[in-house]
Amino acid sequence: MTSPEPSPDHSASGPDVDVLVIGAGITGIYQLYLAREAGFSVQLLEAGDGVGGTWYWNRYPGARFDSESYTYGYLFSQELFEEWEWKEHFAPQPETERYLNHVADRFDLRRHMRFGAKVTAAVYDEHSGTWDVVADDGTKFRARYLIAATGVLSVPYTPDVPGRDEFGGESFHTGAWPQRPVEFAGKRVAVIGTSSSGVQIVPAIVDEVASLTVYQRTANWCTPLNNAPITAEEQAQLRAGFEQLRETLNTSVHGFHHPAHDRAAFDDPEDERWRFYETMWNSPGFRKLTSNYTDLLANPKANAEWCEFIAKRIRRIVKDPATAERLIPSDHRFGEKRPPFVAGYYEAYNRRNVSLVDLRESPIVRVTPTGIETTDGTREFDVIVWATGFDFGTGALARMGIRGRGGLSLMEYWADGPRTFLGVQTQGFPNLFFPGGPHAAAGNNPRYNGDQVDFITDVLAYALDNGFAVIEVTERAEERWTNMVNRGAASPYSFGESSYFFGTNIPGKPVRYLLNSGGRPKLFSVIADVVANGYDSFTLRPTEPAPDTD
Ligand code: N01
Repeated sequence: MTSPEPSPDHSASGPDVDVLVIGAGITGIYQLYLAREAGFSVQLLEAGDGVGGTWYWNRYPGARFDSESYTYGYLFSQELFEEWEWKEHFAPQPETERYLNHVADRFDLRRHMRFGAKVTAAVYDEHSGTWDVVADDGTKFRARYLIAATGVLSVPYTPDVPGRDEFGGESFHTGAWPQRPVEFAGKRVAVIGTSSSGVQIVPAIVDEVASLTVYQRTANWCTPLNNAPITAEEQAQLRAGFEQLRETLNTSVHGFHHPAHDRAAFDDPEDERWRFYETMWNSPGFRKLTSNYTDLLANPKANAEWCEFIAKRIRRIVKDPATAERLIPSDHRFGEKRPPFVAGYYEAYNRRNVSLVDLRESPIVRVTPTGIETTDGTREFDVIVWATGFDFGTGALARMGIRGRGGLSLMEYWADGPRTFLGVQTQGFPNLFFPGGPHAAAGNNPRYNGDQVDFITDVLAYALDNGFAVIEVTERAEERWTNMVNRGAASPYSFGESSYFFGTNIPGKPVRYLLNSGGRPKLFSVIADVVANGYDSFTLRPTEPAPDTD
């Protein structure tokens, strides 16, 4: 099979390709692979100049997994799993980018990919039941199915601080990091934002910079990543345990291989609890959330005690008491925001060249041509790093000029927040799918995004086998899923409203839960029902209805 060439004139032609995937991140690569395996002709368009998605754009110093590498990578090929030896339990960005390039070559996927092609318009043609897609490099494709694997954390957000664009030094957003190396040696550097990205870059550059000033609005509950190299013995165990690992990852609630604890906090006496917190503190990555006491999120007293443990650790690590107090969150519980896992972050504040500015005490007034002014005065900088997050969930989909039936724009349809079925389709936009978009589950991303890709490919195959070409979710199915998401948003197991998972970090964005609050179990159970009921959550047609000529 060769990569299809787009037809120059679409007016009288059929689709150039069965499936057009947008985005060469972990989800898009898998979707491309699977759709091709299912016998569809496939093309992929990618805005960047290489594969990787998140792991292409977020190449800032210190960027690395906080999911175990071998649980994040693909599981569709045992050979791939066995031949790629991750070097560390939590791989750094360059290794992940190399891995994704390896996958693209290993499975001969690159010839279906076009890079430097950022989609600017995607319009549904109601006569043919196909999508006309245009990219900013002039590429045009007509596709039967459009699958936007454009990611949830792919549109960087830089706050509109007065004077931002007049800064005379260099400024970078962590989520749009340049390909070229950025010189930090001897520079006066500001980092704005202290969530997962900000806390990773701080320890990574602290040795080089002349000075580092961290601007914090909200302190986060950071705990150690506890990374380590993967030993030869562990590599052998991983290979030998592949089937078991795949089974665990494909069925677990959060997509990790972490064992769940079997006790609630106050089942244990105080001394045992504190010993257990010590074990949690020393455990790798997300285990502090997934293997902690069963009532950590639901019982405020249990959560408060774990937070007290972390606060004590912060006070023990950070030598300056005033700085330590500023680094301890006071406005949210553990797990209310997505917790960062990191090495050496708190320790960095013991360096003479590192200081913390608490923006609650002294907010930013403006960026000047030479620095940053707060209500407390001005500091001069050579480099400003904006670690200020993303327009989560809907950001990319809203910016691609997507228009469905009757010319309805997706942005308009979602003006009050996304409406989806299973986080993969929305009504009025037939043959459009968005795995890994809004209303997907929370946890280890590739696992539940992969569930969605598997399901979408099954739906396409079912349609093909049964002579259908147009697939559109029913109003009722969309309504039920969207209501389920919104109802569950207030549960203690959902993130809090102050997190970006509600869109509250973006001025003017509707406040709606952007994850699947039913989690992966809900996704599995609804998919099982859909399959058992002959895909009746979708309207399936051989063609679009003939246009009304009255
Ligand atoms: O972004 P964020 P992120 N003035 O939105 C602050 C994944 N990830 O890039 O909390 C001053 O979490 C904002 O402050 P506040 C992971 O899923 C994974 O760090 O809104 N500050 C906050 O501190 C993660 O959850 C890894 O008060 C402003 C920060 O900027 C997701 O990406 C590594 C501000 C934004 O935090 C996003 O993380 C990195 C303003 N006007 C990222 N506006 C791994 O480890 C915002 N902020 C795998």
